[in-house]
Amino acid sequence: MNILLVYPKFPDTFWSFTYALPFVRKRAAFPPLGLLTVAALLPDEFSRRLVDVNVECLTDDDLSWADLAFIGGMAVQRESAKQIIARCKAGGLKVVGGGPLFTAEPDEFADVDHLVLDEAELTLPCFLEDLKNGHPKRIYRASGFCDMHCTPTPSWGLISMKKYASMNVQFSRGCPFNCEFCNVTVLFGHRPRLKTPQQVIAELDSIYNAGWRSSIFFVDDNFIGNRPYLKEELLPALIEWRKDKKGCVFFTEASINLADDPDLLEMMVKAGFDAVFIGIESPDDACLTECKKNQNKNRDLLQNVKIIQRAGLQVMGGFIVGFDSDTQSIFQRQIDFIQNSGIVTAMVGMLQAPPGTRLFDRLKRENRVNSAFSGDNVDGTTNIIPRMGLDSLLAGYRSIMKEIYSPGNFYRRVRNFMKEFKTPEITAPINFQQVLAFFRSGIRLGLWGKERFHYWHLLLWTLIRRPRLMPLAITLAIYGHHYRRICEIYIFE
Ligand code: B12
Ligand code: SF4
Repeated sequence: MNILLVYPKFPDTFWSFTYALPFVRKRAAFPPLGLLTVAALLPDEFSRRLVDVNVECLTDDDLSWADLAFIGGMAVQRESAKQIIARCKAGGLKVVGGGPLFTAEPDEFADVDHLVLDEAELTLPCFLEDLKNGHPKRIYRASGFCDMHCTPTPSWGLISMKKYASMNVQFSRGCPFNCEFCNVTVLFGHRPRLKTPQQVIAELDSIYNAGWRSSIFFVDDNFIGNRPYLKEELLPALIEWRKDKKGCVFFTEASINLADDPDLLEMMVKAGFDAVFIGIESPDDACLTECKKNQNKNRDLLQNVKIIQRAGLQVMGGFIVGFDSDTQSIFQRQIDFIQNSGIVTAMVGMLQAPPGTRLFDRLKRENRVNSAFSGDNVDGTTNIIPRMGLDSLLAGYRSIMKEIYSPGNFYRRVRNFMKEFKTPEITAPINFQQVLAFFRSGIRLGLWGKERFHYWHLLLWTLIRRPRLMPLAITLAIYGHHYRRICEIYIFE
């Protein structure tokens, strides 16, 4: 049987890096790890082909080759997924849908033949068994969570790595916390499930042996969800692995309590991590209480960020406005926090209630969910009726984005960050595309861009104060260009 795995297109979003990727001649930021894992779960007698519409076209030849199309993705890819489904159906091809998009909104996809939902490790074998017997059902669901020891190494051979800016590895699923707006615990559980160090090393080896030397994203919900295991098992294995390797700098997602553990920070840096995304959400304790983000409460969040930066990890941060406890002063407080923290990549969103979260259930009861979840929390929309009124929230939200991504403030923040940041010992080797990216950014940002003065000022400042951080300074300048374009298109009036 020929299985065609299709990954729908991401719209231009904060995380798509659409306006940054051309500088390094890449087509997409990240590969479709879910589909690559599903491909690896298929029995050997199946032939597989993977088309990631973000990096290549889905051709008629692909469709006529296939006996069955497998489509997977996130809510933000909904429109493209619907178009692909329609194309498959028009060609008489049966469609199987799985992954977060279909799992969260199965009722939206009446024309999908088989919905194989939740974790494929649990539901795919049942579907394949029924398929073999000639009676596949319409919907497959799992009641629990899979044992990650059964998750195979993704089928990396199905993609062309050079089209992507980063590769992905997953060590754990689930999170010990329970923030009201987040559905991670519902989807993946409260107790983090972990792969063994041997599994993770095998995945890293498969990526490294394919010639990859650039960054690798550990796509965990919360990488430090089980700190003892991390410190005793995984990080020592990663430190050992890296001894005879070049490049492959890691980044991940974690909770703020990372700042409380200097040993953990040191080990992560030694293992090759240089950046971490953290949900900061709000500098206001009342908001943190409201959304049950207890791990962020009663602490000096600003100092915590600096501790992590000084250890050698860049902090990327998530921020939310529109909590019931928010007053008009929150907008300026968020701006001040973001500027002072030196969090260059600040993902600020208006509070949204994804289906399946406790927030969704609460606001539904209060008749305050008024539209569908867009799937992108940085698109200047929300599906809830905020207590402060939508117009006030939108105006305040736009003012934050305008301030923090204005060239002056953005570049000031980059310098704030670089003043604190400990120069990493492990870096990716500079390749030819990065050298070209420097020249391209010199022309695009340094000659044509509104930010040209700030751009050259940053480069000069870096040359004098932190010369070893020059590649990072250029990368951040390019990211700034992307974030500003996204704001101009979707958020600014
Ligand atoms: C990495 C990641 C990203 C990366 C995406 C990289 C990429 N191209 O994959 C980036 C940073 C870009 C990203 C962005 C966002 N993300 Co994100 N992200 C994740 C994360 C942490 C890991 C995804 C992953 O690779 N998992 C590992 C693979 C193996 O798991 P998987 O994809 O789920 O696949 C499994 C099953 O779903 C299933 N499966 C998957 N596909 C298919 C297909 C078929 C046919 C079948 C049968 C089964 C199947 O089998 C797989 C094995 O079990 C998940 C959380 C998570 N733990 O999964 C959130 C998650 C996918 N993101 C989410 C969201 C909401 C977002 C954002 C809006 C911002 C945010 N708050 O995080 C943006 C939206 C995108 C944008 N604005 O551009 C939600 C999706 C909710 C939804 N209904 O779509 C998740 C689930 C997190 C959450 N709980 O809120 N994200
Ligand atoms: S810490 Fe992050 S992953 Fe964990 S529940 Fe809160 S928002 Fe979700």
